[in-house]
Amino acid sequence: TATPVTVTVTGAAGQIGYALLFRIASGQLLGADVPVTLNLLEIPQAVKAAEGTAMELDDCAFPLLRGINIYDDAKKAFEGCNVALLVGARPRTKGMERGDLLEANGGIFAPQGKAINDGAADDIRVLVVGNPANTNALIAQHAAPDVPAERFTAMTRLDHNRAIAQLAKKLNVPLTEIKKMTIWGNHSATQYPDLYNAEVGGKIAAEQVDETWLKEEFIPTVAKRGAAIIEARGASSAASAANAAIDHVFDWVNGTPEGDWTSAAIPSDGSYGIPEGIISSFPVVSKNGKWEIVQGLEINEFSRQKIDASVAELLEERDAVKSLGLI
Ligand code: NAX
Repeated sequence: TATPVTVTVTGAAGQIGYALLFRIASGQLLGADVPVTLNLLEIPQAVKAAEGTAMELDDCAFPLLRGINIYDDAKKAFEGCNVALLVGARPRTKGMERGDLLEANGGIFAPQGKAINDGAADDIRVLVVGNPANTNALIAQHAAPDVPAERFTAMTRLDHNRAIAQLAKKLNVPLTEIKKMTIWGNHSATQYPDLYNAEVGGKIAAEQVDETWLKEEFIPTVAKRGAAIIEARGASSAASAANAAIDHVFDWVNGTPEGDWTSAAIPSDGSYGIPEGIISSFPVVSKNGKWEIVQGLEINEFSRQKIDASVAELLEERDAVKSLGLI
């Protein structure tokens, strides 16, 4: 039988963790024939809750689940890790300035990056879900100089999936008709969901909706969907976030379908004028286990402005963590 893949999940006792772990253990993260070992990382106060989740995982008798380890020490949790899902983060609390938020997260993502650097397997792939996801990924990446930079990614797949769902609803078409959706920039309210390159039934999406809807409804609805979920549910997106994390890693490992692409925040190589090094969302395909930025797309003036605004925010975050000495 195949050697199990070690998947480390941080924030395992949180609400995304609860929605995520059962899907990983059932084979949806990597494939129905890939056995997994789960390493759960939590803060000491939440270890007991993680143990409870582990009891439930046992009780599912998942044939692919070869073991569960629970840690409150990053060094141990990332030892031999192949796939790291960094979900646990320090949320913004009332009155917290951005600098404080970035500093608090630096205290989490820098040591985790170092633990990955020192102990993870050579094929380590990292997906950061915990917010501010793009900049947390940048912090972890800089703490892991021996790991290829491209192995550090952040999640915009939930935004991508939200954009597809909103468009399909508007046009009353099956979701499967929609291809080539792109989220550009930061996983934040400045993100830009691009309908000028997306297709519906093979035709450009922007040409099938009116411009007012695109600019005044579609974009803000996608960008503020997280807040709308909190308003309705009384808690932030959890199952949909877990689902997006599954989609991201599955595609990264197994490849994206021919004739389509997806969105992921990956280190920029300078494509589309997005400064090299920052972790920005791009249109991407996955080939042979690697993300590649889709090249040659037309960026109209409106898109350019939107992308630049989101990238400006990423650059501000980068400069802030630089001045804090985190990168
Ligand atoms: P919860 O507060 O339910 O869970 C977070 C868990 O992380 C807690 O159990 C906490 O004990 C743990 N944790 C905190 N610090 C830790 C550390 N240093 N090491 C290990 N574990 C630690 O939050 P949840 O709803 O699960 O959300 C988790 C993160 O995902 C948040 O930062 C949230 O903002 C972010 N999200 C990102 C999304 C994206 O699309 N990129 C969408 C959903 C979500 O909002």
